[in-house]
Amino acid sequence: MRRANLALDVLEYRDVPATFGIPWPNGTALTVSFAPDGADVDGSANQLYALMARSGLSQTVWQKEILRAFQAWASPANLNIGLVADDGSSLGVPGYEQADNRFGDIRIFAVPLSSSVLAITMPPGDLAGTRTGDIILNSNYSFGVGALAQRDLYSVFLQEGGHALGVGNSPNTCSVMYEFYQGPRTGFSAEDVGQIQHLYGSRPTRTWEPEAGNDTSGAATVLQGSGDWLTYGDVASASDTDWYSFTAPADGPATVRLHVSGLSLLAGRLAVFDSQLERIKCAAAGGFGQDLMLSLDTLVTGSNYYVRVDEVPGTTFVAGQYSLQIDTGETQPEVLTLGGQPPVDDDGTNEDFLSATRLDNTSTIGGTEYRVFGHLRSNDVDVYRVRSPFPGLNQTNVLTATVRAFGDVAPEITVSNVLGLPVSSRVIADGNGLYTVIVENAAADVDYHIAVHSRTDAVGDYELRTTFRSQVTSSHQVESGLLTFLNPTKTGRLDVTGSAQIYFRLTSELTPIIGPSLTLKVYDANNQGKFQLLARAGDQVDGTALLGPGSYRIEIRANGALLPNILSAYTLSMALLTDPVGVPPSDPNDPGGGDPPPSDPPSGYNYYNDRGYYVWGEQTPSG
Ligand SMILES: [Ca+2]
Ligand SMILES: [Ca+2]
Ligand SMILES: [Ca+2]
Ligand SMILES: [Ca+2]
Repeated sequence: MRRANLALDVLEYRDVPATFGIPWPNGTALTVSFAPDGADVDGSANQLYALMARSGLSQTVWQKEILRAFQAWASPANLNIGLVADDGSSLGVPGYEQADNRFGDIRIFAVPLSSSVLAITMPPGDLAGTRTGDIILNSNYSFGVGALAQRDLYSVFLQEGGHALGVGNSPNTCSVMYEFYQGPRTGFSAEDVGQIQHLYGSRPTRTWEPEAGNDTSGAATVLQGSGDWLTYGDVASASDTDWYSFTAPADGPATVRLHVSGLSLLAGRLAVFDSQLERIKCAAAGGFGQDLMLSLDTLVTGSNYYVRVDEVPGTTFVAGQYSLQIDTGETQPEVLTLGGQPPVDDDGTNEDFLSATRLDNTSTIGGTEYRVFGHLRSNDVDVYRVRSPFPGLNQTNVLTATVRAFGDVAPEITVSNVLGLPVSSRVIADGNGLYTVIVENAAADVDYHIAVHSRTDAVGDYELRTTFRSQVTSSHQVESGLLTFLNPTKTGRLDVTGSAQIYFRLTSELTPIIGPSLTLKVYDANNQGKFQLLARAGDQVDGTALLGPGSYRIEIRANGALLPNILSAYTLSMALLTDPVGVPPSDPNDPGGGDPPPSDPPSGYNYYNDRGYYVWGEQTPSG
């Protein structure tokens, strides 16, 4: 773990030195909040609102510009970022990383900082606790909006928002993560989209929809039963429309509510149609994250009605999750459905690890994800069994289990091993109906048990997701040294013996007062750049390149005109990776898991430094 060091820097941007590339444990339910003025920021009083007023920006404008940047990251990825209130607690007040009821996961502050710093952002995965994701603007600067602005708020928050989500700096000038402010930006490079999708996956096109989708009235998700309904949905893109249908249980008035606030920034549109698909009523949000409500005068018993949810045409806030509530005034309890499916009620059959319900891997992109929509009765515990994947060479499994409760269930999760004994885990979210635990170093190809229960013994429904992410644990230092004014570049040679995924980790030690940034570049025999990383002074950055057989030139360079007395210390580590192998869908009656990883063609590398000295060789195990 790297600690924060604030350094003078010739650059306008200044980040707290930190490790990038680690995602939030639960990206589908992130929140952001604007800290009120006066909130304590390590001894200074927050002045975000005053700063924006001084900059001549109305609250409506500056908040929209900032949230537009967050939405730009959320739209293409499996991410939702909702706006929530902020109670003004001090920055870094003790608590969990995520789902604190007092404020958003990503809090935004402004206080005076040194002139070399425009904003400081703490990425996830490094600094534990509530500071995670928080962004502090330098209130000594002013901010504006648009092409003429000296510091365009949207462009600033494309970069800071990227950091808050775990994306590092980029040496690519087309990237919004380019380390120097380049003036106002209008959108993303392909690299940026790739980065955020690498961390969180792309946004699923059919979250909480039937397998065949519900994009037309003919394919509407049928809300079963005859009570009041509550369902959750997600507008995945401008081409996604969600249709629902229900049968009126009685004559009389009804209300249809689209709830978005706090769940996402979607600018939604809601319409209700009769059985002949004549539109009865509609409403459209005037901005991001607004709730909508339609009052219907009379329903006719037994008649079929349709509800359509999509986004306001042309909006930037195009994608996001929502809940849809239909209240027909029936006294029956609300029926909760996800994708038209009611929750599974195990009826007291999965109360311990011996009787656990085995879940099948639901990932369609080669990963490992288990998902269940369940119901807790009074005094109920639901235990599920999941199989861990093989993590691949030089990697380990990180198990993340998140339960999201609907209603008043204050959920809790415990993770136990194949024998039902609790395993070491870390709670990282508890609040807003979310509870998340992480197990680092989860074993390969074994069963884990995930138990869900309610702390308040409330009856209700929940969705449990358990994912396995692979994390590089073993790498080999191949270079370390100092770059100076006279020798700003270090080169090495990398011989790849067979196609290989090679992991690079570049650390820029923050030894001098003024630290330049370092770039790592990998060139092939034709001098074509194949891979690059950028580390600001004090940063540790990493990434993986797929390289074919051949000889590559590795170049580590200290950027910018260095003063003669400035040194920059660095290390470069590498590891050969193989793909983790997901657990194939398994028969619940078959205790066996996946097969061992298939044997790849031999791949590996040798590294030689600039003195021609052989440093390291590594090959995939044969067989
Ligand atoms: Ca935070
Ligand atoms: Ca949808
Ligand atoms: Ca749909
Ligand atoms: Ca149970």
